Amino acid sequence: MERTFIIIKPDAVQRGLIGEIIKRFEQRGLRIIGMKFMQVSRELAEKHYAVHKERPFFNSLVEYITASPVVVMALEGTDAVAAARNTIGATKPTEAAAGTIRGDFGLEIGRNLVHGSDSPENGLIEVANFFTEEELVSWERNNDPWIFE
Ligand code: DAT
Ligand code: MG
Repeated sequence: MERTFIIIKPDAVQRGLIGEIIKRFEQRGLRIIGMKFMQVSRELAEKHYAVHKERPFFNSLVEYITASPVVVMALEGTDAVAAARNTIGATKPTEAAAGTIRGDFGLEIGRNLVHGSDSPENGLIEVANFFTEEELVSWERNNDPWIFE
């Protein structure tokens, strides 16, 4: 089953939106296989955002994600990457559709509340960057047959 990696970013944690955001992924049907509250180190932030290293906003991105604690999640499900990104909404919150997390709670690109992997390959890489194998739980939900056909 496809995996994706989610960060509930510092602004969302500070604004008390952890539960609201988890709820949206949960009700979508994605299965949580890992979750923790943590402070991201500068080193891990730079690794996570390495593809953006040459972009002018790289430093502010690292400052933002390390500014205060986050919640990280590993999710599994049918087309988990695309499903999660559609639930999150467009990168720029003012362009994100209403009903998405960014469209409902955000205004600025540098305060866009949530990260979601952009490909199945990166989903696996990012989950492995933030979770040890022991922190991931393989399990079956009782209602899986009513969500996964
Ligand atoms: P996403 O988070 O939607 O996957 P991305 O991977 O292109 O977007 O960029 C990662 C983060 O970097 C994004 O959430 C916010 C920031 N960012 C992207 N483009 C930006 C820009 N043009 N100016 C400022 N910040 C930007
Ligand atoms: Mg991205």
